[in-house]
Amino acid sequence: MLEILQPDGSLAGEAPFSVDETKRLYAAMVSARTYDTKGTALQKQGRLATYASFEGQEAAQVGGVSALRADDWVVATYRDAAAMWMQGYPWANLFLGRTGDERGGSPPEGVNVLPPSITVGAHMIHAVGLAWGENHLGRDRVAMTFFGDGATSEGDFHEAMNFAGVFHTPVVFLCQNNQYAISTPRHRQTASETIAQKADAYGMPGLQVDGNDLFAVGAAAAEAVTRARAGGGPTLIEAVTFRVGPHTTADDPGRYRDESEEVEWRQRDPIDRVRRYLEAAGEWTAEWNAQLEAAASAEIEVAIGQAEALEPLGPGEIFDAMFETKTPQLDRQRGILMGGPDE
Ligand SMILES: Cc1ncc(C[n+]2csc(CCOP(=O)(O)OP(=O)(O)O)c2C)c(N)n1
Repeated sequence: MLEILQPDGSLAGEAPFSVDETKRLYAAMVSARTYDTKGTALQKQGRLATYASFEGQEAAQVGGVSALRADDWVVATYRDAAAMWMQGYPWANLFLGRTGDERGGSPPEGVNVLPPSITVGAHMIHAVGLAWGENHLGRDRVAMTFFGDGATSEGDFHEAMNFAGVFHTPVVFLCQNNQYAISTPRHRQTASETIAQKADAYGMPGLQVDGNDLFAVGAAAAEAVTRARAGGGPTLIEAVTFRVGPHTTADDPGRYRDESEEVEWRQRDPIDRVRRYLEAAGEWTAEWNAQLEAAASAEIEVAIGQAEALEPLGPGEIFDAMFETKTPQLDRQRGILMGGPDE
C-alpha cells in the first residue's frame, strides 16, 4: 500500500505537491467538510431528503481530482460531492439534487461531470464510454470514475473493467474502499485479498493506496492520468479509507459495527494529517484555518440560498429531466399523473 504522508504529518516518501498546491488542496478539503457538515444538518432540519456523508473520504476525492485537467470527466456517486465539486459541479446543484429536484442533475455547460449515480456501479460503464468516445474524437481527455467497495460486486464493474482493459480506454477507476457497503463489511464483499489486485484479471495496473493520505492518492492519480492521457490505458486505484459517519442520514451504524472502529479511524483523519504537515513547515495557523472555514461557510450558504430560491417543480415536470424528447411511455405516465385516463 502506497503511503506518503503519515498520520503525524511526517513524510515517508516524496511529497507530490508544492507547498502552495498543498495549501490549495487543504482548503478544498476544508470546503468539502463544511459542505458535508451542512448537508447532514440540512437533512435533519427537513430541508434535504436523505444525505450521504463522505466525512473521512476527503483526501481520496480531492487527491484523485487534483490530477485532472479542467476538461477531463468525473463520473461519480451520491457520496462523491467533493470530487464533483472539485471538477466544477456547483454546490447549489448538489444540494438541489438532494432535495429530489431534477434540476440538480444539470450542471452548467462545459462542466464535464455527470450527475451522481444512485444506481450502484452503473456509472462506471458510462465513464468507460465517455473515455472511449473522447479517444475516437482524437482528444486526450481522461475519465475518472469513483465508486465504493460494494460496487465491485456488481456485474457493471466487471463489464466496465473488461471493456476498458481490452480497448485501452483512458479511464481511471478510483475505488474508495470505505470498509462498508451499508451494513456489509469489506470481508463479506469479496474473497480477494485486495480490491486493487482485481486489476490483474483485466490486464491493467492496480495500486492500493492509503486513501486518507492526500499525497498518496494524489501521486497515484497523477501517474494513472498521465498514463491514460498518453494512450497507456486504464488503471484501478484502491483508496483504503473509512466512512466515519452513517451510510446516509437514514442509517444507524451502531446496529452493525463497533464504535471503536470509528474512533480508531478518526485518529487518521485526512484533513488533520495535512494540517500537521503544513504546521510543521510553518505554513498553517489557526487564523488562516478560521478564514478558510468562514469563507467556505459563506460560499456554501449562498449556494443553499440559490437552491432554495428556485420555484419548486410541478409534479408533471419530473418527466422532463431524462430525455430531450419525451418517450410515448413517459408522455402516458405524465398524463395519468396529471389526472388523465389510464388507457
Ligand atoms: C444497483 C443497486 N443496488 C442496490 C442499491 C442500494 N444501495 C445504495 S448504496 C448501497 C451500498 C453501496 O456501497 P459501496 O459501493 O461500498 O459505496 P458506499 O455507499 O460505501 O460509498 C446499496 C446496496 C442501489 N442504489 N443500487
